[in-house]
Amino acid sequence: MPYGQVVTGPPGSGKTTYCHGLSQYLTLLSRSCHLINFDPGCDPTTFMSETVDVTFDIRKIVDLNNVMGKGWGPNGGLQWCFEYIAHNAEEVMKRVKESVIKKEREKIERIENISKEGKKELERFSDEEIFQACYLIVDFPGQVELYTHSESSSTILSHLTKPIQKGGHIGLNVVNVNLVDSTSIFDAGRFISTCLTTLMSCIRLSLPVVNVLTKVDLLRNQEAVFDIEFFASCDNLNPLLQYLEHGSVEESGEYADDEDFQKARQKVKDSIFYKRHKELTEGIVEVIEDYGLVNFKLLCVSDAALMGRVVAECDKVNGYVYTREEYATDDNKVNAMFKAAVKSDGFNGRQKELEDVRERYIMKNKVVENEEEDPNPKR
Ligand SMILES: Nc1nc2c(ncn2[C@@H]2O[C@H](COP(=O)(O)OP(=O)(O)OP(=O)(O)O)[C@@H](O)[C@H]2O)c(=O)[nH]1
Ligand SMILES: [Mg+2]
Repeated sequence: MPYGQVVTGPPGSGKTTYCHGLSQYLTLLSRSCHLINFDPGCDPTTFMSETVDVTFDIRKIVDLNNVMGKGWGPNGGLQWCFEYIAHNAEEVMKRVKESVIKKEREKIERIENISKEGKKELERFSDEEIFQACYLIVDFPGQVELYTHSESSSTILSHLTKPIQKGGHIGLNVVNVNLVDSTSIFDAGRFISTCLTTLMSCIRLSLPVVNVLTKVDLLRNQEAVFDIEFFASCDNLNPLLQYLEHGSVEESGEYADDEDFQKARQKVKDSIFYKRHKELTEGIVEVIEDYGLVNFKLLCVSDAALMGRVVAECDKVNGYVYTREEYATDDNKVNAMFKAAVKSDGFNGRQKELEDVRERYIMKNKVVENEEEDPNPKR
């Protein structure tokens, strides 16, 4: 069975950038990667002024721009497109498979520095054998309603993962990589709601999942109320509640001595709405913690070490590590499994990941800021 990732997450969280970066990273590891665009509203072929090699583009079947011309807006149109794809899922899967095999055959055709016998040997592989060795990266759209309010994405995913023995065409061993913008940690309410939508999408899609906080390089622009470990682990979100409504931050900030401001704050806090809102948020936090499904890996797409950790985690979660040779070279497979597990989320691996992010993206900036503040640095 082929392996792959389905990349989801809110709009603008960095899905297409991640797919592109991941494909470059995995190509360096000699995996036969294929970008599959399942976003009917996104042109993936031109990305950041680069031409991207996309193996399958869903817009050849259904294009949001054409649907919008028929009286739908962007959101309703996307929902319509997804329902159309779900309805024709079998045909879509067949076409995905054909495109991947065609691209692989073209690659074999283009190989140079190989003897005629060698080439013939490669050409002798069946379509099915070629397809089994591929790694698919599937880019999904960002509209959260597609995952939380509609069955279409679950239907599409069930066709993508349906084993060939049971009549499926692709039988993908998949991990759902759910990306979330890390700048949400600067706002308590936004982070809690991010965790809630992450949880909802985990439950609705029912796939093995790796949640990722992206764009950690942007964390240097502001200071969060807690250390990055707090947000990455999501073990106990209760301390965030005090920062809802910006209450405590401003009370101790520049308005701390302003009597009128403090009176107004107290009035808000005594209101029934505030109390109920707080209770509701406490309830939401409890639900998130009870499920215990939400925690995050950290990623800046241009950081190869962080990308490697996300890949190692995904390999463990979608089962790549159990079967593929690059993990089972001289050691046996159990060792390979163990190596990947330790590398991705063992205690030391996790601590190293957090340290790297603090050092490279959070602390580094503080040092620069301090240097700017100090007109006579001692060094
Ligand atoms: N600083 C920084 N910017 C990033 C990173 N990853 C993505 N971006 C930027 O985030 C913006 C959105 O990225 P996309 O990849 O288009 O996001 P998306 O999730 O595919 O967006 P939609 O498809 O519209 O939902 C782009 O301007 C990217 O350059 C990152 O690791 N660091
Ligand atoms: Mg995109």
